[in-house]
Amino acid sequence: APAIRLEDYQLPRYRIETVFLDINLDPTETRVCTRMSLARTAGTPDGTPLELDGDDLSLTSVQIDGVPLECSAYEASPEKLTIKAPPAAPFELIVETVINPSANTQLMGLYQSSGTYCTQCEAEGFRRITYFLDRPDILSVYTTRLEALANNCPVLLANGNLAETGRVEGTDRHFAVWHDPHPKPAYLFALVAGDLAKVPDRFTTRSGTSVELNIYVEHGKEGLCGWAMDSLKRSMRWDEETFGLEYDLSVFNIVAVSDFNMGAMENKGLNIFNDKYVLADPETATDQDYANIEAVIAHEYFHNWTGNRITCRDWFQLCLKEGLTVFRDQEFSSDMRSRAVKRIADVRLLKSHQFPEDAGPLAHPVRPRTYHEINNFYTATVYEKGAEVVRMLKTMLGPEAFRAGLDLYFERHDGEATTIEAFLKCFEDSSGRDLGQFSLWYDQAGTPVVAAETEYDPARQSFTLSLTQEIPPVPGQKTTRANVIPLRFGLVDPNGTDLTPGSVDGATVSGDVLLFDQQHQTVTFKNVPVPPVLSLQRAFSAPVRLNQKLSEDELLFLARKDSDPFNRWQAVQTLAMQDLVRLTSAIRAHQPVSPSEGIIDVFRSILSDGSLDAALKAQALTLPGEADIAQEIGKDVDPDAIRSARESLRSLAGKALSGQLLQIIEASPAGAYSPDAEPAGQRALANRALHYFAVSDASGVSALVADRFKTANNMTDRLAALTLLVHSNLPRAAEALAAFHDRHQSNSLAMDKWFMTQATAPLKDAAQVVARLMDHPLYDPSNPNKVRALLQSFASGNPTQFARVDGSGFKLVAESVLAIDKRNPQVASRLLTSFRSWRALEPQRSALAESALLRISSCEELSRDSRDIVDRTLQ
Ligand code: DPP
Ligand code: ZN
Repeated sequence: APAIRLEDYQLPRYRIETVFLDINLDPTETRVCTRMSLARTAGTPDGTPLELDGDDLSLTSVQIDGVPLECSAYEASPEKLTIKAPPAAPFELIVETVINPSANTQLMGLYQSSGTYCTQCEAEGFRRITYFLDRPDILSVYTTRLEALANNCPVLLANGNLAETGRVEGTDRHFAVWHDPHPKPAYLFALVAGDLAKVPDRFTTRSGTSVELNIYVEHGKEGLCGWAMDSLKRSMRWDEETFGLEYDLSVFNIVAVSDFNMGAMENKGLNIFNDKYVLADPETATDQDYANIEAVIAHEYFHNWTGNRITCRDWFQLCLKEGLTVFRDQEFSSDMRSRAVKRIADVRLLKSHQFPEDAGPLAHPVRPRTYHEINNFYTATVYEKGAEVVRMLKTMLGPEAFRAGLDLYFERHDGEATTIEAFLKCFEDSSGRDLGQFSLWYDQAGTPVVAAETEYDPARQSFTLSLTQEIPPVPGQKTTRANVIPLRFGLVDPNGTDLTPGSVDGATVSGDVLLFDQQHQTVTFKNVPVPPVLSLQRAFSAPVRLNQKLSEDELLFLARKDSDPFNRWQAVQTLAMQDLVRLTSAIRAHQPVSPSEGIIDVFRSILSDGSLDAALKAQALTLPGEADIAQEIGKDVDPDAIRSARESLRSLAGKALSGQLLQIIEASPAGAYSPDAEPAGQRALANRALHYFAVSDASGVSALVADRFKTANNMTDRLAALTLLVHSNLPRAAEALAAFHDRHQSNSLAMDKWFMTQATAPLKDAAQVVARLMDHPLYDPSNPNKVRALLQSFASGNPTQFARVDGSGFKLVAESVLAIDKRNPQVASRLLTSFRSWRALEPQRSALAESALLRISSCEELSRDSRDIVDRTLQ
């Protein structure tokens, strides 16, 4: 199939003003009758055919203005319905299709999850329900009538407000009619029908409207919705207070289902969630799960304005809603928790997911210009880098001008499907700034590398900063231009105080933000009385890789003294990374090595620093991950050497700090569990301490971990201990796995953790264990969460075993991709992306990865999703 290109975008020839959907639900034969009012758009010539999208559809009948169409007047295939010569005047089109929800294993369109009917229409799932102009710039007012067996489906939900319900006389069926007054694109359509429990609540908006809030879940799970509901109400309040945005319907429904390709979906007034982002109690959910639920509930709710009220003109503009909405949910979580800790977590995610994507064969701009399959562009680049771009806009403009630009955006584009250009124009108009160069962030792929060198001149009392930026080569990107990079900075004097320089030459500086907007730039700070240490890219003010030549002493200094908590953390990471890279290459060269002691001193002083909160300490004590180290090394990667290096540093710290670590472990919070940031931070620190203590040579280590597992009163501590037992292959590992299994076997989400713990164990039989677990009675290859827990976590979270030199890891994943692809292309192609860094591996492993990829590529019946990924990965 030919690529779809941004430059080929054309305005629609027809618009659909209203849609009346009458959906008669049946597991194998659902009848969908769609009545649409259509009109030509201005400039559409006479006789322009109307081409409606379909996917796997079967047409029953088609009428225009009440008259059935002759066969010669249209053409229908499963993928398209063409009305050859529609009337010139506005007309009503009625299309009837029949679909089979129970056979829908792709989980796109209308399907069943544990017997509940539900839908997923983004990006192009609506065309699997009815023929339609399935593109986001077609905005219509929907009325949906659902009919189903009253006993099987007491709950009937669709978008908007409930208008009518009743029995279908003389039958055992009933119906509900929902009306959504807000024009919306088809990808925001949703319905749910089934036998579900309802957890009700209410929220009063700031202008006094009472909104009904409901969370629908499987019966028996009502008690697991409290945190999600609380998060929803806090999100609604926060959006009013922070951005002045209120909810706009009288009901907001959330439904949790267990089979879902994504995390959740922001359908207007009827969000559908992967139940993993709704259900929580201390027994089955970790602190991380609680934080994720809060963030995803907020994210989907915030889409109501950034995504639904203002949507995307075309799918190239996906970051318009996703980058902005991720930025909003990150800000929300920062306000709910510790801002510094949240920032560190977000940057970790960016560096571990987006940076490798941007450095490999799947690199693409935040706004791509071409795609074969849009489902493959729900990426870390569109989401996370997209959020960083919005954050930079705020950093450059300042909070007031940023808010003014957003206000203008909501005022100017409410009810529209729009573009990145229109978004940026609002900030230009409200601030008077030219954002032409800034817009390159949307169009250029690759992570810019910024080199920074400094020099202090004591005679002149000046401090000079030389900056260079460069974007490394990206497939298909020929030339690049300099970005505008906002760099937050501080000139730190020997006491740790930020100096205020007299004046600055060579760059625009406002407050603590320097704009670096040329290829090379030399910036001079005058009246600097003492030689400072430059703390650059504070709070990670731009998504770039910074190459700043700081000595070990300077890094140690920043790790202790920087007033920016993020850069304190960063200095520790940089120190650790330098050491890990050095250790890795020594191990590969079979040279005797030992880790440097500097980092241990930093750990020691962080642990005893009373000014740092526990969560921040836990972050500072977390070494860069194996994949991060691989990314830093960049080529000829040997995952085993990386792991050995990391383990040697870990064990040095464990041994050197065992006394302090034990104290922290013993101080871990007791009593009733609360998911709040503070106790969660203490648990994170205690479990981080345990992670090091487990490799110390203190006596009774293994018994202590086993005891922590046994006595844990919450999932966070239980899972941390289980992971240690299993990953370090401690004596009680098998027993603990069995105990966890027995305790949680009836809870599917908790069992996902059991599968994941084993899949990520860096032990030499991991691939066999994963293969064996695929036959476990609780493993279900049709459930995306199970595939992600077992296979995705093996492929992306177990680098030494995925990239085994005997090729068994790659082979297992390749075979699984092929098997899953037949059932669910989206899940398969996502799993396939775990090969994306294959070229960076050392020759033997990269050859094995290539043959696994070629094996996938040689399969003729590959889905478009997987074909696209495998072709790009191999190119
Ligand atoms: N459901 C996905 C999200 O919220 C896609 N819109 O990001
Ligand atoms: Zn989103």
